[in-house]
Amino acid sequence: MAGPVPELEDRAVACAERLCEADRVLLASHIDADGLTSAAIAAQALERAAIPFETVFEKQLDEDAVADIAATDYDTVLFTDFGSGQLDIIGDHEDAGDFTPVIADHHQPADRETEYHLNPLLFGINGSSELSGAGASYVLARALADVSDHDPDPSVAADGGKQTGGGESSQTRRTSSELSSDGGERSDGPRSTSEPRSDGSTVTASGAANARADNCDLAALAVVGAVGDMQAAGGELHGANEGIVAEGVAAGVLETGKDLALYGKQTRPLPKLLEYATDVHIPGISNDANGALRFLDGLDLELKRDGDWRRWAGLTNEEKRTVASALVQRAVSSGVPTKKIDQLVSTAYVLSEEPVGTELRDASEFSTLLNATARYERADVGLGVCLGDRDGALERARQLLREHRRNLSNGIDLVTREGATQEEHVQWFHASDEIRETIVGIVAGMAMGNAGISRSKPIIAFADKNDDEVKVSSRGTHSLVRQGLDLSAVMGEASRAVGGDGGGHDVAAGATVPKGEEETFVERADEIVGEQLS
Ligand SMILES: [Mn+2]
Repeated sequence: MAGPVPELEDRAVACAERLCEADRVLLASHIDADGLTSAAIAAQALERAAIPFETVFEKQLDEDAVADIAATDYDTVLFTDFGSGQLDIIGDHEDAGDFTPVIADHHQPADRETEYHLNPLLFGINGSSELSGAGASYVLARALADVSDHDPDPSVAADGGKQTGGGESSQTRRTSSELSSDGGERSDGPRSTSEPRSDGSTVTASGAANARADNCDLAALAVVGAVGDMQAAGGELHGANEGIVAEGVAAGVLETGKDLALYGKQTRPLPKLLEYATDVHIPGISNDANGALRFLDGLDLELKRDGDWRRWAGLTNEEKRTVASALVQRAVSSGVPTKKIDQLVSTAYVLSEEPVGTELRDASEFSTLLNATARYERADVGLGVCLGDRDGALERARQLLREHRRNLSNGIDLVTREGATQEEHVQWFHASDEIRETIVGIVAGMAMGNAGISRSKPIIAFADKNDDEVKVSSRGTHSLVRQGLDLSAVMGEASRAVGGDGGGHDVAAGATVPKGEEETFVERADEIVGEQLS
């Protein structure tokens, strides 16, 4: 039987068969939206195949993290959304007989092979645009459903039905903070990934009622992962991802269609939806609270209901057309280029089993929610949301997202108030411990263009990482990149010059440098940027 991505089918079956041979599996995954959905897909597939497992998360799968994993008494380790790039380290442990790795990843593999390695790049499929870690995990989950000789509970119907009896594999979940014993801030301790509910059923991603013996219901999470990894950045998912979307639609867990390409269609009040939409800048509306209000007021539209602003998802199709066409007209009349106007419409991925007006219904809002949990090292919360915890985990995730937005806005205020130090070719600021190192790059990018922060020079931001190291983040503009800016090279070279390391993309990159080397770093970066832009 051909899976959702035929090129990967044979390898996926081999990996699935190996997992079925294991008495129990350690599931290790990356901490971001794609990694969390990868883990949730793998967890549910293992659960349904009655393979006991435990889940751990790592921000970075470095030598120490792999050594921690090897030190556990698991003989089989399933890596999702990482593992390929660390095959050199993993391979050494495999050779030493520490564990057998099974890998479902989409990152560039290190120069080494292993038998149970599922990665689109090995089969001519683009790993950055056509299949995510969650997509690779989904391909594995589909194969696992096929090869598992575990008789699914009769209540797990092939055409979708209620899953029960998942309790026989009693897994616990540990986060990396427990493995690395750095304390963390969790107070509720490890909990089972699959807590049997009082009615005996097991909570699953799209609600227990949707669990399917063929695992096709998990396609919804695979799409959230792909969107979280920016694979729909061009307006829609394509390549291998399309096969997954098709299975999700057929399983009744996904709906797709052309819609306004704005973030927040489920949860943002209409004026905020328009005001905050800045990918396509519409003069007088984008970044303009009063302008967005005036624009909406001028339409023949009921804007509030029961005193609350309405949301896009709650509008009728007729009302959506009214807003969309007025928006396009405004864009045209204010001279927005046609190419940009086309970007106002894109393919929306709707999780049809989730309630209207919640983050969970929109793949892009869902992935943002997951990233907020990841950024504050609460993988347990993100995983809980993916696994269907609609009470505690969902509320905590929403709280983390609110805190994240508040941290960003406080950070931007701070940077704008203090300003950046201007060098000849770059500008920079040092946030010390006033902005978290995990968000200082986003803050720097968002502050560009504010008073005192130029858009004609790249910005470099420092924030304390720990007692000895400083995190460096840099952001440029696409216009600077067209003139030759490559921040990946700048961060790499300047950091190595002071005994650190770094890299990334041309328009956004990062590095870690020893504390005290900031000035030397800036001098070196200034020189390199000067050369690039000359
Ligand atoms: Mn990924």
